[in-house]
Amino acid sequence: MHIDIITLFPHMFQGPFEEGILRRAREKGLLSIALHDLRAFGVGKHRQVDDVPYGGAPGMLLRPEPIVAAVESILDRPVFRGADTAVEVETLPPIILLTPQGRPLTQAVVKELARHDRLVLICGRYEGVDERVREFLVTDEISIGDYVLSGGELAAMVLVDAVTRVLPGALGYERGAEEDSFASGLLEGPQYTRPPEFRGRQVPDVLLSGHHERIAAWRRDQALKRTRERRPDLLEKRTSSEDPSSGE
Ligand code: 9D3
Repeated sequence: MHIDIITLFPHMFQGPFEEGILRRAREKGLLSIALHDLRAFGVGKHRQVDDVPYGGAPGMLLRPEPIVAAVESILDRPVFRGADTAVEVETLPPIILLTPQGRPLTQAVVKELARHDRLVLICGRYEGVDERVREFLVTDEISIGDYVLSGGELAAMVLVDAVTRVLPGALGYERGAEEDSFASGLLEGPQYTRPPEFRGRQVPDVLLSGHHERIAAWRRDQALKRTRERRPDLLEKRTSSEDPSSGE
């Protein structure tokens, strides 16, 4: 998987991509990330990337030319999807705008994105981007949730982290991404490690019993209880195919 990221703040990405699973995925050659400074594609002597909205509105918008120039430079081809331009859209990687107006990022979306061998991420800033960027360039728009961020950069990092986890071989241990909490549709129940007693609180006996079937049943029970209490919406979303225990 190769991911190109277009941003006004490439330095923001340095920490998160250099630790843990992301660093190991890059070292193993499963993931490569190229950061592209939008400023380098800015207009004129001042490399301008933004301007005031037509019609009058507060704040600034990203101009279309630098973003289109950045994507065309990255892909080394024209990508302008004008009404009469015959660009084979099918051969393009997803060109994803991170924006509050995008479709919500879920584990299903993460898996879908992970099937591609390349992604192009555009990080919005200011009040947004000129609409013609969507019209001509963007194939997908994604939001990471209903809260206001300062720009698309942190959202892009979240997306890259989640996509990397589901790349085959990215997790350095036995447990597959399939068993991750959201993949099963349930929240994780309580978990314990040493010591067996801490300040008077014991680890539940069943976990020390060595009885694997009882442990599995207990965990499933606890996961269902916790999900019912905290995220009943997740239970409602689960289909019978994902939930063999439902008996349907
Ligand atoms: C006043 C309207 N605002 C929309 C809520 C304008 C606005 C605020 C913040 C426009 C862009 C932004 C910057 N945010 C993102 O670029 C962003 C984002 C987010 O704020 N929340 C969740 N996901 C994302 S993805 C990109």
